[in-house]
Amino acid sequence: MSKLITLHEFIMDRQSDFPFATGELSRLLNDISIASKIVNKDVSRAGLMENILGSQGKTNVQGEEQQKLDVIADNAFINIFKAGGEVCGIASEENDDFMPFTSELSKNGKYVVLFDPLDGSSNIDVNVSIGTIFSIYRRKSEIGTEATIDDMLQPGEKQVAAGYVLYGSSTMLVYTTGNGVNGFTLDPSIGEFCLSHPNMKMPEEGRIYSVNEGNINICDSGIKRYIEDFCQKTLPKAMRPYSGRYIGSLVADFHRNLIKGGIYIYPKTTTNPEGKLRLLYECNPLAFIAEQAGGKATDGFQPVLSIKPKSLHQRIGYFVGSKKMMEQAMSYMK
Ligand code: AHM
Ligand code: MG
Repeated sequence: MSKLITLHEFIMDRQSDFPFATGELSRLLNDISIASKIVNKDVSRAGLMENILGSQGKTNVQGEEQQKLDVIADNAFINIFKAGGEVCGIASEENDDFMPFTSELSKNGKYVVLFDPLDGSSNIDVNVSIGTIFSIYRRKSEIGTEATIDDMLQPGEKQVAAGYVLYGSSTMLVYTTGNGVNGFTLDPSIGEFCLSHPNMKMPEEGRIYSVNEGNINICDSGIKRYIEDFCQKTLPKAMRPYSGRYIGSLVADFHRNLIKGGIYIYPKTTTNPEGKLRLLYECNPLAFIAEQAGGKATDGFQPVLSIKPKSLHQRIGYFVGSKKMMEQAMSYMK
């Protein structure tokens, strides 16, 4: 049997990839893995605990109903970032505004983290996979001061690391620091994430399309034609190249397509004219991972990673997936 490589060992081994690294990014990635184990503990027994399952009775800044687990996960990550000292501030999908950390320790932190603590949370109550998505940037403001909005509003191409945790049939953490993508599975018997998917590559071509087809009549005619041509009606069944798979949990849909090859689309619609998914917390981190794995991510026209964000909770139309499928879908958007 070959030796298990834990996430901690892997991160430490990779530290030398960053010239002049002082270990802060490594510590931050370790902190994220610890917070995700705390969240995983609650997610995995949610059905048994009244104080965990169900709605919080409030809506977040985006007008969406917050689940108790959204708030539990948000606090788990914020607390660990505050205590660690590597992070000078955060922005989270669950909070109205960004949060500069005010302690002297945190003001010296080099990084900011933008995250969606629990994505797909409408799936919690029905025991369907959900996830955490995170994005790490080097701060722009001076070390020793409080984080500013400019630290948060950086284009995705400036990310130094990004990843997600999938709370699925097993729990996985997948991340990149710009040197490829690696996946780790949580072994609950030892409480460690262990390397299970080294150097992940998204197949150039795939057969899966993931889109909420309930929106087909309220989205752009290009998308409608693309879905009709490649995914359904107009071709005889034997010639239809693609098969639909849509969980409605972005992390789970993305993870499947990363491994098997596929395309995920959440276009602008008349009910969500800017798109539904959030550039900073959802689209950028998964775009960074997709590109590192050989895939592509756009808003239908331009690479997601080149978009200069205008506001914290900005939404965009989102296309992410296998290179050739993306090129084909983009040709319908012209
Ligand atoms: P959330 O961050 O409020 O959970 O919303 C994001 C989720 C994604 O995980 C998922 O892909 C999408 O919303 C599903 O939306 P819809 O139900 O409109 O298809
Ligand atoms: Mg989300």
